[in-house]
Amino acid sequence: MRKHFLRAGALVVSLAALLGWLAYTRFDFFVPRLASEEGVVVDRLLRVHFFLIAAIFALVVGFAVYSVWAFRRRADDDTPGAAIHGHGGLEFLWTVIPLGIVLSLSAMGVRDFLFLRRTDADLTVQVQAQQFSWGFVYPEYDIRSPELVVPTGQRVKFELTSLDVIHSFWVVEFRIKEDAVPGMTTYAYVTPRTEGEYRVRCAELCGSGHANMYAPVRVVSPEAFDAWVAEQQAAQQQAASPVARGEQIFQQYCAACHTLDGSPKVGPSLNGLAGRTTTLDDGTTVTVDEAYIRESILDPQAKIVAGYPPVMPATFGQALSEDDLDALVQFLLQAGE
Ligand code: HEC
Ligand SMILES: [Cu+2]
Repeated sequence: MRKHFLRAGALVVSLAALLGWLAYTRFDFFVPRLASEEGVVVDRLLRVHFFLIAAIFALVVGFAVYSVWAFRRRADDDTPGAAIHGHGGLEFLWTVIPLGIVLSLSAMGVRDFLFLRRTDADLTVQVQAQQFSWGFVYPEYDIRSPELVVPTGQRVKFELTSLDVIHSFWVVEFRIKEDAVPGMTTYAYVTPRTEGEYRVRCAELCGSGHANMYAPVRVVSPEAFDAWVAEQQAAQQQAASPVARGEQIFQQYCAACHTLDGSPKVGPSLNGLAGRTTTLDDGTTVTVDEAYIRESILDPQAKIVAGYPPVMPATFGQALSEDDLDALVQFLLQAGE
């Protein structure tokens, strides 16, 4: 008996040591790059879980493999084997040890959760999700951008909203994921610490373009961030002409589904729109004019272009102000003539 325990124990310990060593030295292989302070906490918790799981895996598999081999049926032995009924000590241990583990994990989880959800912040970014793109507004600087740019060392508060369905804001390198839910504002906090280029992904299946719902993320030095802000503010001032503003709005709200180079995406290309003849799904044709463009934006289901799914969101009437809508229509009227 003792002999068996020693041998199985040796197997368990070596297996656990091997997995633990892998987890310790090759942890970066198992997780994506880390780019935020909050992620340090998340990864620490993940590491603890990884070690525990390695140990439990080794315990179960080690004893199982050893028993299959050591207690295999012998050719000259037809006896059913010893019958063992319960073991108070063992049962006590396998109740108390897992209970201890689970309680400690929840304590660590609560501690880290409270740390991650602290509400102090140096910078606010409003994240607007919609099918199938992300828009970023910096209310403190009056900037709107299709790209998320954040400085290192500042705690950023993200205020998430959605124009249509539930989306989920996820930057793996930040180790933070939060749903954007229509009709309410949700929050996430991140302190970027590693400069680089990353990606916002949508982590909630939200429709036909979900897999393409990306936005670029750039983590830059505080100096580079200030320079970017100044640049954006200057560009926004120059873009006072309706057509230039219309193009910005197009990039933010429409470019996920429409191109301006003649190639179809989710919807038809919108260059050379004015004056062209569009065939609708009921076989009739329309000549595109300003009224048709407005209707297409405000009430996309009124006329469906033949050969395309009727998936254009009907939310632009709420998302865009009158001025924005006018600028957008001006831009589309002259796009790619
Ligand atoms: C989720 C994808 C999606 C988004 C975002 C989207 N559209 Fe569309 N759009 C479509 C699809 C699909 C069609 C074709 C089917 C239809 O007519 O509804 C279309 C059709 C159109 C048409 C008619 C085109 C033609 O050839 O007659 C116009 C104009 C248009 N969209 C403008 C816009 C503008 C402007 C925006 C941004 C404010 C926008 N769309 C955002 C998917 C989208
Ligand atoms: Cu989405």
